Amino acid sequence: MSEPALKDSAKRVQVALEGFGFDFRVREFPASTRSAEDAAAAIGCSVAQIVKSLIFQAAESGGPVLILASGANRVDEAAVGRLLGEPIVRAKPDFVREVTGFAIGGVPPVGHSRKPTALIDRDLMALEEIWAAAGTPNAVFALTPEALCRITEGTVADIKQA
Ligand code: 5CA
Repeated sequence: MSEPALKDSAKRVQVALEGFGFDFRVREFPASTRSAEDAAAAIGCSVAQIVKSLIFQAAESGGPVLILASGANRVDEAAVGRLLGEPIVRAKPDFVREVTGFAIGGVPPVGHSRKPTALIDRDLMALEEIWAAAGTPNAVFALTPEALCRITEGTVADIKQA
């Protein structure tokens, strides 16, 4: 039996992934994958394997900053500010939608309306398989840390709170 068609937002992520030449497949779950904890429970993986795609805003230049953090970690915003050379502030929901084209809870690492500066939590690099949001609060896809680096053009950094 064929699977039901993806919602439009999830389809956009699938198309973006294919544009990079990957055959990662977006999966929609009946249960919520809105938070890292929800996603881990629905998938049956560890919270650490969930990639949180978090949007911040550079306080001076105003540009979008995408932080790809392990679901097990909290972002050290001051450390990120030092890395980027200017402070960052957590984005408001309207800014998230404007720069990514997606609503909080489903923000994927790729396929954004505006290309953000991207930083990748070093802890993700030690894992074999990780899962990221795919446009909706029920859609995710599995990938490798190396693929995450390639599709986001992100810099691997120490961004977690001690
Ligand atoms: N689909 C899941 C697992 S991949 C997901 O998107 N998780 S997430 O962690 O990447 O996205 C939820 C995040 O959105 C929260 O951790 C939080 O940082 C952010 N968020 C939630 N509410 C708000 C809000 N009101 N304003 C700004 N950011 C928010």
